[in-house]
Amino acid sequence: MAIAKRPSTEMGQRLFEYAAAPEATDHLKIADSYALFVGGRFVEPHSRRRFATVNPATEETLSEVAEADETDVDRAVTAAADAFRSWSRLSGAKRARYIFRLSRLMQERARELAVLETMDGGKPIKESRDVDVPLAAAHFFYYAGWADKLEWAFPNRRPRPLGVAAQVIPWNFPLLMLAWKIAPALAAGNTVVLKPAETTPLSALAFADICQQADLPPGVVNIVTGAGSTGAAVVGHPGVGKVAFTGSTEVGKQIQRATAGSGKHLTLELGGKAANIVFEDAPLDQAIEGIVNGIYFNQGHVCCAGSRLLVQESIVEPLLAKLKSRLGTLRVGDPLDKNTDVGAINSRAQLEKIEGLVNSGIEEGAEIYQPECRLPERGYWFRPTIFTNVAQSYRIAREEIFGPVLSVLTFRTPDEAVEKANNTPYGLSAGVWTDKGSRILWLVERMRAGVVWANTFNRFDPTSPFGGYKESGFGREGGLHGLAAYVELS
Ligand code: TAP
Repeated sequence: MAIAKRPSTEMGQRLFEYAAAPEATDHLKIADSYALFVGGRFVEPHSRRRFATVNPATEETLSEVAEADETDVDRAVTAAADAFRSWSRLSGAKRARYIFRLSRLMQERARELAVLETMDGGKPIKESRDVDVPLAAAHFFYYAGWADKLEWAFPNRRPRPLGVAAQVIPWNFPLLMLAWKIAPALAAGNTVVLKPAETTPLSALAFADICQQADLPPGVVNIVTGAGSTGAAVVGHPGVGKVAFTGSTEVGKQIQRATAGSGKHLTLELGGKAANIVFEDAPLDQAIEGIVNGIYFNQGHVCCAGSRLLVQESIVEPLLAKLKSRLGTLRVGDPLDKNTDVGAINSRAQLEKIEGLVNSGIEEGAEIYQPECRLPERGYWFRPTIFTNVAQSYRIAREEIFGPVLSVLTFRTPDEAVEKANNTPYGLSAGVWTDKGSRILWLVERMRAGVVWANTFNRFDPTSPFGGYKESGFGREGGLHGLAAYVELS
């Protein structure tokens, strides 16, 4: 077909020439260096060490951030344990007031937080502005509403907080993951020590400033920055009663081993390799948007990304033609530009991981498609990529790439779709596109995935639980399930 040659570039250039529309950064003050947030104050690290956090779109150092060692972590856990005594006894209504205040301040400072998130992490400003920050504030708002209604949340039971919660989060949704962790913990009466990812600590430190602004009692929230060893010290500290981790399956397994037999409550939100299944009766244009959103949103740095596209064989050609054409209209580049669809890869290490897996796909025999697009000279970038001719055994079909790379497989019957979709050690999410409601219900019953989106993808809501099966972890975040993870019921 003529359109299959290079439709994307031609169309893209003809229809989508945009002038630059950069978001202003002059309202944002990033300090040259940051300390740890312990006991309600910013304190110098015992370690005396700092590490650089870099803008992945420019490779410029944004700030030097304190690296917490075991002594620093011990101080943070002690501050949280001290604060727990009064915070857990505070009436639910009073705790709610603080949490509502945090939510409101996040909304007031939304623009600053969005720009910070984009500069530190590389995600497009339209995503941090329209998804990350509003959803993070919505989580605090939602859980604030539960703080004085715990008896209604768990009828005929007596909910008690677990103590100090150790929380370790990844770099793909730094502020949103912080909100998923901190909001339910505080609502249930726990105090927290949170470690953000090494490459994206700045929004958590801005949140520490918001805690001060909200007059949150000292020690209720503590933020310790650092690398993996800091995270290990936080989850391994004997003073914590609950460990909540979001990150890779590999580190999740290490944490499960480290906490086994300790009596600590544990929830793990780990990796994924979601199937996005398109049946021949699906509304094709709508499905294309869902596929694009499923894998290219946040550069594919999404645990529940629809990274395996399963297409019914009868529609594979028209679907691929439309998808390739759509890829040509995606704008890749400056994350601060309001027109950008695909921003920078979060770090050099992640870029190398993506490149390694993509090379393995080519070597194993898959066919690669990438639209032509000009990439900035500095920074970490990867073109939106589609692989066809993919066998289920290829690494690109089995391993989490965590980048803008889609592997396309085909199926003939609904049974085959289910079998291929479930043929993965993960089980975090899935998508189904079809005109038939009965088929959606049939498929949902058979999918081993914590979330199944129907005729949509990557939709999140604070009221809706999210979590995995199999190697995607256990426990749920969001909704009442997310609150249950922070209480003991008697
Ligand atoms: P990880 O390397 O697992 O890092 C996650 C967090 O754990 C980071 O803060 C990391 O610190 C810290 N960490 C590293 N080693 C540790 C250890 N031994 N003990 C305690 N903490 C440790 O993952 P990542 O590369 O940042 O994130 C990508 C992964 O997260 C993907 O697999 C993705 O699927 C998963 N993810 C899952 C979800 C959900 S909800 N299921 C959501 C987002 C991401 P450093 O940053 O300093 O290494």
